[in-house]
Amino acid sequence: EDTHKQKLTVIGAPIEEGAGRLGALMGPAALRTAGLIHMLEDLGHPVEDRGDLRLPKTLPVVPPVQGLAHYIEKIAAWSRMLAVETYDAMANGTFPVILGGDHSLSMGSIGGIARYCEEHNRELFVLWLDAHSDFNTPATSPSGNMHGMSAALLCREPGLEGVFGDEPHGFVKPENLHLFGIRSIDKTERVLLRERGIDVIDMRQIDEFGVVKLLRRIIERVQKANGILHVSFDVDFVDPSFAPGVGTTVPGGATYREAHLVMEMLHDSGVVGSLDVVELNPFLDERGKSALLLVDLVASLFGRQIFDKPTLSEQSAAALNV
Ligand code: 5AB
Ligand code: MN
Ligand code: MN
Ligand code: MN
Repeated sequence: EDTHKQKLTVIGAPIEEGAGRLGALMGPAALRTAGLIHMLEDLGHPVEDRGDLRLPKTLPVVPPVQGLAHYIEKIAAWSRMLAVETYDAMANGTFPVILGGDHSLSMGSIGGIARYCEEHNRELFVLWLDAHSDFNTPATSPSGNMHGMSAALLCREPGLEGVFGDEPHGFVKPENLHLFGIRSIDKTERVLLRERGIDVIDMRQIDEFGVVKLLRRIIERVQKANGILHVSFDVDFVDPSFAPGVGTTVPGGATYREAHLVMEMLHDSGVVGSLDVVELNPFLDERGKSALLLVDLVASLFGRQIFDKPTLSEQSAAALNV
């Protein structure tokens, strides 16, 4: 996917019921206020802004779940609607950018993208940038908040079938999910992640090996498979000192430059086909700090560079032995 000049479809998803605290509803508005659309256009991308979606008046009927899943009818309505939107955006040959909204929206956004990939025989990979692994089910969740269940649903964990019901959507192969930046895993999540063999890049590994080596490995996998990489960016991936505007802060996150470097490398890789920006809570932000950082990070993903030729030439790289 050519992230250099591909047409973008921006979809606002003001959903907050998946999180434990209110306020993520204002995420799309804050990202727009921080200049997201103009930034994308300035970088040379044609943008179709679909505006912010609204829930239909009647919610789907969802059979009762085993365990806790707060507001599952609303999450189901959002998921079904978003899956149609992202599927259509892909079918139109555009790059979907979904503005959240809490992370439960990824059930829908990725559900639609996965359906497109299945129908078009493209291998889908997902890079989940997050402090949390979001691999709970209603049966295991300590909170019942569905923003902690989206990765599990996408990997076919049982207990969340009612979210889509009979509506069309796809899945993610557990071996194609890469969690990155993780530093908070619940006890039962840990067991599931291990049983399913999910690739968990935690902060310890990032400290030890650096983002470059760890991310290069993932990018090369996608390139070899001629696949498409979806990036699901949870703001809490970044350390709360740089991005305080989130409901679920965990210290010890990615630094300002680590986060940018990830986005810059993803841009250069050319494999990214879609993006979620989730969990921004403007009610908890400090004078727009997190919203502005997010706009800059998305700019890095779409080609903004510090200077024309940021990477080393092959010769200097060889000389430096990197
Ligand atoms: B986020 C927790 N694991 O399930 C749970 O912010 C937190 O989308 C989930 O990553 C955090 O409630 C969800 C404790
Ligand atoms: Mn998350
Ligand atoms: Mn998180
Ligand atoms: Mn959160």
